[in-house]
Amino acid sequence: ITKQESRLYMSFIYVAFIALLIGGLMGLLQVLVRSGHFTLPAGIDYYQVLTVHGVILALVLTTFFIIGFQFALMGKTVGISDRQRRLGWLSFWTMTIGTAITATTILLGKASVLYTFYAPLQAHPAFYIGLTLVIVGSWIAAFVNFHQLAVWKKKHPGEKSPLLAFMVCINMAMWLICSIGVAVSVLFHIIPWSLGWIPSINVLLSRTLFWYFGHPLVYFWLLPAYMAWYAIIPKIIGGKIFSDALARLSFVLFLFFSIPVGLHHQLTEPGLDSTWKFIQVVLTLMVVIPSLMTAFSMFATFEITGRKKGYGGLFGWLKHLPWKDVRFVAPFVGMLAFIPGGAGGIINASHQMNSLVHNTIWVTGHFHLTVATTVVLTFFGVAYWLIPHLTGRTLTKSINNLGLVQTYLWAIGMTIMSAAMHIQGLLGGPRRSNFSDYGGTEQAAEWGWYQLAQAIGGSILFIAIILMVYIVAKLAFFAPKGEEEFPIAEEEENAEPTPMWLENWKLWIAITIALILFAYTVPIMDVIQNAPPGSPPFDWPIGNS
Ligand code: HAS
Repeated sequence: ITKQESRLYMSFIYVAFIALLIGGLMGLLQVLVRSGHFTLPAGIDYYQVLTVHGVILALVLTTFFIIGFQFALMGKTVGISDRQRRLGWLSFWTMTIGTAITATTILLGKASVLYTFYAPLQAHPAFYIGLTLVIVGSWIAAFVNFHQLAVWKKKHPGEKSPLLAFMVCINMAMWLICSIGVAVSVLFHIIPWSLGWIPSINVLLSRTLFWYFGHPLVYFWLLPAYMAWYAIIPKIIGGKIFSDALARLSFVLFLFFSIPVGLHHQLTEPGLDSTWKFIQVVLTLMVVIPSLMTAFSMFATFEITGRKKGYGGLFGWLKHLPWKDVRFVAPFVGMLAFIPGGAGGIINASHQMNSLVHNTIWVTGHFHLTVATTVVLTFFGVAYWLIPHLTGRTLTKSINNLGLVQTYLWAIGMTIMSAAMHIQGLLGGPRRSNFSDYGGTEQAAEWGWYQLAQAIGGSILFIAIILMVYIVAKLAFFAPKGEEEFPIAEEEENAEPTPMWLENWKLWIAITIALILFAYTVPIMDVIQNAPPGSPPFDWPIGNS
């Protein structure tokens, strides 16, 4: 990787970690407010803080880290030309300018609409324009990645593409297809409404288009973590990839099933036929399968590597894992968190159980295990080697040990916070709400201890964030100069060869589009027909925001 390339990849990563610091501080403020023992100073609004937290962590940190990481993977495996690198910069600046515009509107208090920006909550038009730029910037990155792979394929006719490049392109194909939904909604629906050009908005249509995008969004976060699990972790533990074909198949299944499932976020909404909710719940259970394949594959890699190193017994192979190497431990803790996180997801997706947990803080507990632990700890695990690799420095033993402390602090803070959220959710505690004693009701009094536990867990997490930002600064600017490995594993010698049909892009995209049309055509037609202009509550006039 050249210096010029490193500069591009690192720029994305710097923005991601600045976002972590700002978003983390907002998270701390929220848990303190919700504990009932703290009020925000200077008239700052709770929902403004919550919007900064969600937008900056769920949208900015993730997207910037992912695109920087994926560019690095593509550069390493298939190469990047000068022209592609220049387009990479265009992507970076478009996204950064968009972020700055959106952030300004939130800080001015003109966009306290949370990261899902549900209508009829209305933000300043610049909020949506900024977000649109972030998405357009990410599309530029997607096309550069597709072009990188195409150029490589032309030079290597008949060869199977490098696994990581294949995975990046699947993730970006999914992202491109799903973000068209939110782009259509924002450009033709929300921006004209926020500018006052159209008198009302079809609330249900805007929510349905949001979740058409919003669910694949969570897999857009997850798949880069899976890239690290499948192709990088085996190298770090001294092993090999269990099966290249299995890894590719699981990514293809994510492409199929990530998108036609958005209605599982809308199970309690009227105006959508339950048949289609049921169909999308079934498809949601299909998207669990590639995660189970991933779990199987990780266990296989760990066990085969351990046994090859001579560790016997039923679980003896666990001993060989590098328990003191933070590049392994941080993602491993992420994997552990995904066991309850994924189980919680299956509960959410089950229609009847969803009615118990929907809009409670249980859901917040779910996504702090999945995105804020599984994904984020894996990204930290990547940062420990990627940053020094790109900046020409090394991960020293002392930074590694600090990283281990960081990981344990994160695990402890998140266990306390997320467990308390799950329990409080089952007791009916609402999500996305400022502190209230709800008129002194007995039920709200029951929640007090859990809110306190969240404040304790959240404070530990904030300390862990400060530590992480310190480690990142150290790795980027102060660690000793040297060479850090870019660990990419090879496949097991005796694995089944990868069949070439797995690279049949046209077929995969056609199946994806067919599934989307099947799952969404009737629901969208219903939403439009059931809510002709001027029919509240679905068609909402301006002024009620
Ligand atoms: Fe979710 C809500 C269903 C996965 C994120 N989810 C959310 C929201 C977010 C989110 C942010 O159906 C809130 C959105 C909002 O603001 O309203 N989710 C699922 C399902 C899965 C799932 C079925 N979610 C994720 C992931 C996320 C994420 C991943 C982020 C990265 N989720 C829902 C539903 C809702 C929802 C409903 C709406 C709730 C409502 O009512 O509002 C599945 O993908 C989960 C499958 C995963 C597994 C786990 C496999 C385990 C693995 C680890 C193996 C461990 C190893 C290590 C190898 C089945 C792969 C062990 C080694 C040893 C030695 C022990």
